Amino acid sequence: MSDAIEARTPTRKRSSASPAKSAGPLPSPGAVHADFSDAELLDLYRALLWPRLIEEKMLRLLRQNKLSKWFSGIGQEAIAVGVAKALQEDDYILPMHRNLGVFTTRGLDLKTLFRQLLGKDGGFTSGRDRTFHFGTLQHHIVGMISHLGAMLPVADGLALAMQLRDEPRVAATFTGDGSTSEGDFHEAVNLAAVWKLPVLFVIENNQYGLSTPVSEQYACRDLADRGVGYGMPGIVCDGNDLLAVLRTVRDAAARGRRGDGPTLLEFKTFRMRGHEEASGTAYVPDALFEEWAKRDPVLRFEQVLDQRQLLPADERQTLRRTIKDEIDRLVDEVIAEADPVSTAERELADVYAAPPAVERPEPGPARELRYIDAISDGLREAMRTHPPVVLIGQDIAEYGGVFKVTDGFVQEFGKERVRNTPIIESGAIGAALGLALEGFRPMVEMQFGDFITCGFNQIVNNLAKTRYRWGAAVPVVVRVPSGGGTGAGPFHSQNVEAWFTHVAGLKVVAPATPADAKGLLLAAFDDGNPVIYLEHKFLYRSAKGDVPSGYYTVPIGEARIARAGRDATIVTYGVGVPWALDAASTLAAEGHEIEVIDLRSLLPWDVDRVLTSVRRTSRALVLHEAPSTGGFGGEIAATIGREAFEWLDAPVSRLGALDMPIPFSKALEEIFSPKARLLSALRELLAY
Ligand SMILES: Cc1ncc(C[n+]2csc(CCOP(=O)(O)OP(=O)(O)O)c2C)c(N)n1
Repeated sequence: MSDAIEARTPTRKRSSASPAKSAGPLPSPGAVHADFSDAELLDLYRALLWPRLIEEKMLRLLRQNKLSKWFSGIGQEAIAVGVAKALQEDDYILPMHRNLGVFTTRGLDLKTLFRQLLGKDGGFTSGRDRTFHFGTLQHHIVGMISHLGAMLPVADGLALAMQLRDEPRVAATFTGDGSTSEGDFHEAVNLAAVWKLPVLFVIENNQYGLSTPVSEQYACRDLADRGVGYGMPGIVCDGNDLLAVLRTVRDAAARGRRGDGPTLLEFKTFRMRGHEEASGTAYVPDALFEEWAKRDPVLRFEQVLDQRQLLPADERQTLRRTIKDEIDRLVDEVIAEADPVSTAERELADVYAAPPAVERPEPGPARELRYIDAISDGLREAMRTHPPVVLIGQDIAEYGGVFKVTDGFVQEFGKERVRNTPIIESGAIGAALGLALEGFRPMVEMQFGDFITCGFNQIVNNLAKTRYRWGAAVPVVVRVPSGGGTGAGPFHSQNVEAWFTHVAGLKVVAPATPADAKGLLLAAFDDGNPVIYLEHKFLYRSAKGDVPSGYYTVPIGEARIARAGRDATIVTYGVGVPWALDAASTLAAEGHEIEVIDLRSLLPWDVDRVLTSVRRTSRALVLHEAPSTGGFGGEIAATIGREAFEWLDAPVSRLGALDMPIPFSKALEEIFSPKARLLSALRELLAY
C-alpha cells in the first residue's frame, strides 16, 4: 500500500541486538471507536494523511537536493495529530522536530509552511531559521530551538499566564524520550507540579535518542513512572493509536482546565527512519522495524475505517491523490520562488523590538536612597505601573530575597505576582519567556549573579534569538546581583557581563548610582526586549544618592559623564565608577583633570559619548572589575583605537582583574582586583 514506510536508508549493516523495547502484542484494531461519529473518523483520517503525504514529498525533495535537512516523523503522526485534534484552538502547543502533524492539523497556511521548510522568504522565519524552528502566536504554536528540552519551561510560563488570567486553557509541550534526561525537563515538570500549572508534558517515546536506545537513556520502566515522583499523574498510552491518543489528551487537558495541574503523558511509538535522513539506521534491529510497521498509525486507522465500512479502498486512493496533487502544486510554486533577499540593515533592524512609545508622567522630587533601596523603589514602581509585571525568583516572596530587594512585596502585590520558585534558573527564565509571549512583563531574580550560568541557554539561545527568528518580542528582565569586594569567593563574586554582551538580541545594563539603578530598571521594563540588569552587590549599601520619585527612567544606551576633565578619560561602569572617581580626585590634587565616563549600558553602549570625550582628552583608560582577557573593555578599547586613533597621544590602556578566579580571602581578592592598580595605570597613561 502507498502508506508503507519507504525503504529506509539503503546501505546499512543490520544490528542484531535489541536494546530498544519491543512493542508487545498488537491490540485488536480499533477495538473501541463507538464514541466517534463517521464524520469525525473521516476528518481524523484526513488529518493523519496530510503529514504523512507531505513528509513523503519532503523525502523526495531531500533526495533531489532541494531540501537540506529532514527529521522524519513517519510512524509517529498519531501523536502530533491527536494532540492538536484533542485540544482547543487557543490551547498552546510546543512541538518538536518530528511533529509536522501539529502544524497541518492546526490549519497553518500550507504555502507559508512550505516556504518555511524550504527556507524561502515569506516563510515563518523568512529563511532565518530552519524547519520547525518557529512560532506563530496566531495559531498558539511556539516552536522549538535546537537545544533539546529548552521549550519545556516555556510551556510552564504560557500555562502560568492562563492560570493567572483564570482561563481554562492548557499548554502541551512535546519532548522525545532522549530529551527527558535534560535538566530543563526536570525543572519544567517539577515547576509545573509545584505551581499546579495546566501543562501536558507529551513524551514521544520512539525508542531512540539519535543512535542511543532507551535502555541507555533511562533506568525506570516507563518514563511516565516519573510522574509520581513529581506529584502528577503519569500515563502510558499507545502512541500509534490515534483514538487512544485523543482520549488520553482530552482527559489530561480536562484535568488542566479544572485546575488540577499537569500530566505526564508517555506515548509509545517508534522512529521508522534514521534520526535524520543522512544518519542511517544500522543500529536498529530489523525485527523492530518489522514489528512496528504492523502498528503504523495510518494502517491502524484504516482498519478502524474498515470496521466501520467507511471510505472504500478506491475512495481512499482518490483522497490520497487529491492531497498529493495539492501538495505537489504548492511545493512546485514555492520551489520556483527566489531565495530570501535582504540587506544588513533589514536583518539588524529585526534583532530587537522597537522600544514602545510610552508617555510617562514627570518623575517627582528626589530623595536620598541607597543603591539597593533604589532598586526596590524601581521595582515597586514597575509593579504599580504595569499590572503584567510578575516577579519570579528564589526566596523572593515572604523572605524578601537574600538581599531584601523584594521585602514587603508580597504584602503589597500578593503571592501571584511575587513568586518563589524551586531552586531553578533555567526553568525560571524559560517560564518567564512563556509569560512574556502571553503579554506579561516578567522579571527573574538570580539569587546571585554567578548562578546565571545555570540559565545560560535560556538567555543566549531562547530569550535573545526569538525576536529575530520569528518576530515575537520577549520583554524579560533578568536581575543579576554581581561583582566582588565582599569576600564572597569564586562563586558569589563574578562579573558576568562579557558572557552576555556578545549576544545580539540582549540588552545589558550596569548602573553605578542609585538614580541609575532605578532609572535603568524602569527603562528595562519599558524596553520590550530581554534585558540583563547587572546590579553590583558592593554598591548595594555603599552607594547613596538622590533618586527621583515616581516613574523615573534612564534611557538604555546613554552613558553619562560622571566627572568632567581634560587630561584623560576613564571609561568604566558598575563598581569601576566610584573607583575611577576616587582616582580622579587623587590625581586632581596632583594637577591632572580626569574625565570619568559611566557607561551605564553595555549593550548597546554609547560609542559617541566615549569617542567625543577621548577625542578631547587624547588619552583613554578602560576599566572593569572583571578579568581583562575577553572582558568587555576589549570592545571599547578596540573601538577607540580604530575611531579615535588620530586624536590619541597614548595607546588605549585596559585595566581589568587578573586572569584568575576571584579568591575568597579579602587579602587575595585585593591581588585579583584592578582597584589597587588603577592609580599607577593612570599615571603611566598620563606620562606616556
Ligand atoms: C541540548 C542538545 N543536545 C544534543 C542535541 C543533538 N540532538 C538532536 S536530536 C537528538 C536526539 C533526540 O532524541 P529524543 O529526545 O529521543 O527525540 P527524537 O529525535 O528521538 O524524536 C540529539 C542528541 C541537541 N539538539 N540539543
